[in-house]
Amino acid sequence: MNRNSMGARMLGLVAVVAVVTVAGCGGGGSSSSGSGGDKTVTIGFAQVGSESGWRTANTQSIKSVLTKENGFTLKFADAQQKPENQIQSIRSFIAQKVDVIAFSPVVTTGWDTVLEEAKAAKIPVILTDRAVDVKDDSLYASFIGSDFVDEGKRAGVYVSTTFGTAPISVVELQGTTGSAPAIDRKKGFAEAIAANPNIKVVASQTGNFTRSEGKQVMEGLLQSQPKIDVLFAHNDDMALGAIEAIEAAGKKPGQDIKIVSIDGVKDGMQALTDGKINYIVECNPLLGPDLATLAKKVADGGTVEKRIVTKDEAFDQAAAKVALPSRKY
Ligand code: GYE
Repeated sequence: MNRNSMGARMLGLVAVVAVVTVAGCGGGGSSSSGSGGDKTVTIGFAQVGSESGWRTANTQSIKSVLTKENGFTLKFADAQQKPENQIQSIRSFIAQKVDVIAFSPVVTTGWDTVLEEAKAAKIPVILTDRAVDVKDDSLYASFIGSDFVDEGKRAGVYVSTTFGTAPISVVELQGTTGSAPAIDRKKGFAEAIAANPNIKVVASQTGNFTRSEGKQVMEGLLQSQPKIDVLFAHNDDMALGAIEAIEAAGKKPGQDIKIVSIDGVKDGMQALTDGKINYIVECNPLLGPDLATLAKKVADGGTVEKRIVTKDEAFDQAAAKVALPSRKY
C-alpha cells in the first residue's frame, strides 16, 4: 500500500542518514546496518537525590561518562529521595521511548508495576547501586553495585574485634528506611556481632543518609543514652553530622566515642585521617563506566550479567593517611 511504501522509503532514508552519521564520526569500523554498537544510545537515569557525598560522586561519574562523545544522550532526573518522583521519571522515560532506563531505587519495594510498563515497551532496565524487591527478576536486565550485607559485616567484624573485647554500648545510625543499603548494612553488622556477648546495640535510628539528620539524631541519642562507646553509621555523611553533635556535647569523636562508617568519601577519609573516625568500609560510587558498557550492550540486544558486584576496600586511620592524597572523590 501507499503508506507502507512511504514508510519503507522513510526507513531507507533513516538508514542512509545513520550510516552517513557514523562515517562522519570517523568510527570507520561500522559495517552494514543494524548494529547498535556505534549509534547514539538514549538513556534515562533516575537518581536518588543529592543526599550525600557518595551520591554527588556517583552522579558525577555517571554524567562524565554518559556523554555525547561516548555515544550517549543522557536524560537525568533527580528524585529528591522520593520513590514516587522516580516512578514518574521512569514513566516519562518510557513515554519518550528512550533506549535504556537506569535507576538507583530509593527503596526496595513498589517497583513491579512501573517495571512491567518498561518491559511492555521493550525498554531494558539497569539497576545501579541499589536493589529492588520484585517478584519477577526478568523485569530488569542487570544490577550493578556493591554488596551491602558484606559492607555491614566488615564494619561489624571491626567493631567486634577492635572494641568488643570489653562490654560496649553501640548506637547505630541507619540509612534511609526501606532502602537496600540500610536493610543490608544493618543485617550484615548484626550478623557479625551476634556471637560477641560484649556488644550491645542500645539504639538504632534512621538518619536518612544525610549529614543534618545524622547530627540531629545523634544529639537526641547523646541525651537519651547514659553510655555510648561506639557509633556505627551507615554512611560517612551521617557520621560527620554525628561528629558535630559529639563535639558540641564536649566529647571527643574517635576517642570518647569510637566511630565506624561506610562509604569512604573525601570528607569521611579526612575525618578518619584526623582521628575523628576509627574505620571506614569503602563503597565505590564510580559506577559510570560499567553502566556505560552495560547500556551499550543491552541497547544492542546483547545479553549481560544479571549481577555485577563492585569491589570495595576498607581503611583504618593509617591506611586513610596513605590513600587520601590520591582519592578521586
Ligand atoms: O552509601 C550513601 C548514599 O546507595 C550506596 O546512598 C548508596 C548509599 C551510600 O546516600 O551515602
